[in-house]
Amino acid sequence: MELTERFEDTIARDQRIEPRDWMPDAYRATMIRQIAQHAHSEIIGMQPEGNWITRAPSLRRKAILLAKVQDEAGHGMYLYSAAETLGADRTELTGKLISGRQKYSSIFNYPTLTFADVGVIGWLVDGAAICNQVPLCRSSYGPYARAMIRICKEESFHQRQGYELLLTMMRGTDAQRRMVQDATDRWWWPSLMMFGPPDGESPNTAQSMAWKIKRHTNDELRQRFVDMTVPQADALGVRLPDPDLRWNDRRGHYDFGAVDWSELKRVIGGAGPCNAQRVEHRRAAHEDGAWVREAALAYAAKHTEGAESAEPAAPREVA
Ligand code: FAQ
Repeated sequence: MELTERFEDTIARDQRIEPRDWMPDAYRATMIRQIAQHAHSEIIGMQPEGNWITRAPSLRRKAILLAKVQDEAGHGMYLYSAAETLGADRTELTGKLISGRQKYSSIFNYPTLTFADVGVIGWLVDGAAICNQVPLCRSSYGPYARAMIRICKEESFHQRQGYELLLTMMRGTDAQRRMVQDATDRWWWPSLMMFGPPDGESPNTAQSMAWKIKRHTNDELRQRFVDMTVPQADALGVRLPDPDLRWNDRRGHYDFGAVDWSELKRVIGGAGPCNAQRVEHRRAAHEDGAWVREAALAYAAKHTEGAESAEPAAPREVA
């Protein structure tokens, strides 16, 4: 069988493409692009919530938040490893992130103004991430699909902890309920934007669906998220900030209002409320970590001294 035929046959049979298999250059480039953007999102995604670790209202909430942010670092690490199986270099990927040549999710360019934002990020942002990522557990690239299984398990836990925090606040004072409503009002529309541009304006969807990298279109997943979230908002007692949101019996789905796509374009283009701050923070962390990378290199060199292969191990990126 020809290489291309074998690749297409593997995809058609719903089998996985593995690192040593032949794959078209464009498939490899698409996978590196998506996995790197996903990894960068997890790493940059530590910042909005990390902002509240020192100000968490109790030891219990601080421990939960620390664990969650640490999980996000772990997700970034699995994903960078998955990108490395395609021949990408982790240091180069970080370089592309901090120089603005690679993207990360628009959602992390919004500020976290109160502690209710921590709960709403768990509920809506992790909720949207799960909707998007559960189908990616069946993505055609093996290392990505397998990383996604563990990531999704952890994200579901994050979503539940966020929802539990909000339930607690809703049972509290009027001021706490107002904080939850205000955070919901600010995060609802950006959460819908996480799924990407509408299908008609999504240049990558058709090919990624054909290669079974993506299993659903952006609009299908956005609709699934709305349908899943409306009953959760009702149970919580918050109002979603969309006057056009209503059940459509004929479609069997919730109708919802028009998303402001110009805002998504602006935020992806670098002009969101926190873009500059997020990238600058990541750049500074990378520079501050240089001594750790140097120490790891020196340690590896020392341990290979005298060994048959004097090649020092490649340095590992430190988040
Ligand atoms: N933000 O043709 P499409 C998390 C870009 S979850 C920024 O539709 P595609 C967990 C897109 O990359 C968040 N850029 O692209 C967490 C493309 O750019 P390019 C991360 C966006 O790839 C929770 C261009 O626009 N999740 O981190 C966005 O087929 C809580 C055209 O778009 C993933 O990355 C956006 N919202 O579909 C952490 C999931 N939307 O390179 C902390 C994996 C689109 O062509 C706290 N990724 N773009 O110039 C995916 O499923 C897909 O890549 C999509 C985009 C659906 C994001």
